[in-house]
Amino acid sequence: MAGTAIAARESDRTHDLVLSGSMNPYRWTINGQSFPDADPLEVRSNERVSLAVSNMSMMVHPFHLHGHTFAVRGSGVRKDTVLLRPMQRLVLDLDADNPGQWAAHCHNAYHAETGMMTTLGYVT
Ligand SMILES: [Cu+2]
Repeated sequence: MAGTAIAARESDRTHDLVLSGSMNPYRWTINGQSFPDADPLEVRSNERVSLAVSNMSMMVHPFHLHGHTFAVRGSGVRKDTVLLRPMQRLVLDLDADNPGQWAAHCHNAYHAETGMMTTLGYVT
């Protein structure tokens, strides 16, 4: 584990993400927004970024981030997808070391396609 663990470091920036949705209309959201009408999660190069993800729905969501790996706080496990059970909250720590505009979304295609997606967007 030690060789793959993310280095201990204080967060420069934390984004809170609330996963939610409704069945009627069938629509899934991050922070109340459905992609593509979603504000990017802004980061700057070389920041330590924390994503505090809360699943406020009664469905399981495999949260997936492109372009980076993250450590699940408390476990140190390095992943690019993590399962959030209903009402579960996890803090994901990552290093912003891959500039671009990266999708962050639920890996259930029928959730992502109906809105549960946003962008991790580097700003200068
Ligand atoms: Cu989902």
